Amino acid sequence: MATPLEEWVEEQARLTKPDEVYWCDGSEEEAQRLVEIGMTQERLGDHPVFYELSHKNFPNSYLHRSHPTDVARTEHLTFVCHPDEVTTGPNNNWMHPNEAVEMLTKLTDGCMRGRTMYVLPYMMGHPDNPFSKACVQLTDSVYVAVSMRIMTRMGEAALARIGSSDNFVKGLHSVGDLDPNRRFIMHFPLDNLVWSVGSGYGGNALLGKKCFSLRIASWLGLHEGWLAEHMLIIGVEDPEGEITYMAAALPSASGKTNLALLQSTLPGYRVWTVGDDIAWMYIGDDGRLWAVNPEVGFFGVLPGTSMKTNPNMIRCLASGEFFPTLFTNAALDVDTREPWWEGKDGPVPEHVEDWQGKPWTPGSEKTAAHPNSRFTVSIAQCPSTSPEFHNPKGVPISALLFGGRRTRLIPLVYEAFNWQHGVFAASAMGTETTSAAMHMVGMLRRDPMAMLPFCGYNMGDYFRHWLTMGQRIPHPPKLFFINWFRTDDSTGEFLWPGFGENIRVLKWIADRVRGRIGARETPIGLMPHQGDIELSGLNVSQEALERLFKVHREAWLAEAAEVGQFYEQFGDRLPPELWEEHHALVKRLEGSA
Ligand code: OXD
Ligand code: MN
Repeated sequence: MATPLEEWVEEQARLTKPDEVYWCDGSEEEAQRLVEIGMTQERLGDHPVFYELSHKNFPNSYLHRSHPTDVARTEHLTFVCHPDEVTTGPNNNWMHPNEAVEMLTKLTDGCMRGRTMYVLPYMMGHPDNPFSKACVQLTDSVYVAVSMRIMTRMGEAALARIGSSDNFVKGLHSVGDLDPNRRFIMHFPLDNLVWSVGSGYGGNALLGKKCFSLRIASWLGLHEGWLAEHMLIIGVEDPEGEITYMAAALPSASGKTNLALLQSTLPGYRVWTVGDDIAWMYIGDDGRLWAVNPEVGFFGVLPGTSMKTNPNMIRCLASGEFFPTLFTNAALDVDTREPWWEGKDGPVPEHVEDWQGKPWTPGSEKTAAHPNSRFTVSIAQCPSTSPEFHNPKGVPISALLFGGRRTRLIPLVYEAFNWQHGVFAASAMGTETTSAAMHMVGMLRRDPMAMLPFCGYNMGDYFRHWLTMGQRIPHPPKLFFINWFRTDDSTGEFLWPGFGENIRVLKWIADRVRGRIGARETPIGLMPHQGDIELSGLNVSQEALERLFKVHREAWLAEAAEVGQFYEQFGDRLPPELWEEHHALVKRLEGSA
């Protein structure tokens, strides 16, 4: 008798009509075969799916050039399909599930003709963690199949977990004809299903990542009492060998992977990487909040990655221990056949092809690598990966950090008075947009907990869930706010050097949670006493430091007014506690004249 999994695969094959159905086992030998197929047989328009790169400095690396219109997540084509629109919330696009299924069925009918359907069984999370989920994605893209092997635990463990049950997360993916007018990334939280057509881009097509591990998982977390968050996870080791684990929410393009792999400039300190993008957090038997990274790879932004900004990632990309490493939409140094990108160490090569394979020179109008070009690489080969990454339980979290790109207002670091105040401040988080293509440059986008594009249900209910979790965690972490991006009003230059120097801020946070130092009270939260941020060997003037911590009363009142407007859209789904915190902040600011 066929198992529910076999039946489901058959049903999807009847709909999509592939020439062949191939079950992946996740082995290295198989990945080599798939890459070979991508270089020789499978094509994307007029070019192969993979190009071999030189293995001299980047062993086992391959270049993928995407369709030119398929280079980023497409939030306007991303939907949550729950029968109730209000449950979905103003933060999501909504379509009724019946309507969505009807539309997608038409779009998917026969879409894999002439192609192979790859069946990818994979785990999100360590197989021995009870919160882990067994998933199966079907795809007609060899690029997606190979990428999923890097990003997830693919193969036997997932099949063993599923067995003859119907308890697995389903993902149906087809690149379709890559037409943006027929591109939809649809989530069905009641069916544990993601259905994605028309895109091969990571965030739209690697369905274990944003689609499942954040949008669907956040919904599961709401009902099962845990948190699925857009957070990196690190351990900060001090000279005594004590490790303080932290998780940090940062919106896309605000230095998250750099912070996750930070190389300390302070002697005796070291940062261990547990994850760079997603944290699943649950209450442990000891009453603390524990975090696991459900992924096993990095899918990070390439431009700007260098020995200065992220030396551990450069070493990771050069390792070649795990097969393969992918570079998507990087430029190509034609003479050496190495990937190239803006911000890479060393001189600009003499002969460059841009991300679309066209000749490029430094005088060209556009960048050589696409601004959202990416690497896909195994976490196993990263020199800063924590030994605890392999611990099924994950790591106990002492501090939750929230940050964004704010050239003004937000200080270098401050601590919330308590959990409720921290949830309020995290719900009010914003970040300045950097890409003219999607938003106006320098515009502030509110992005609560960096989850705006990823929360799979009404954010008002999400804030309530956060407040409830705070009451349920017997030993909750402390909440902190960080901002590396504050600038000098007159010169526009950054006031803080950032990158490896951010360890100095992490040290203050670790010292706070370990009760080693005090803090001073301000209207917005608790801030370091003068001298408590370790500045030895750093060229930051006293004046710059003062400006990094300055609380401008009028500007904060204006911010509070904007947050109030942002809150309005959630109506009575917004927990009254957050309005209380909002009023309390305004009162403290008004009283601080
Ligand atoms: C990502 C994102 O790719 O947040 O991680 O967009
Ligand atoms: Mn992300």
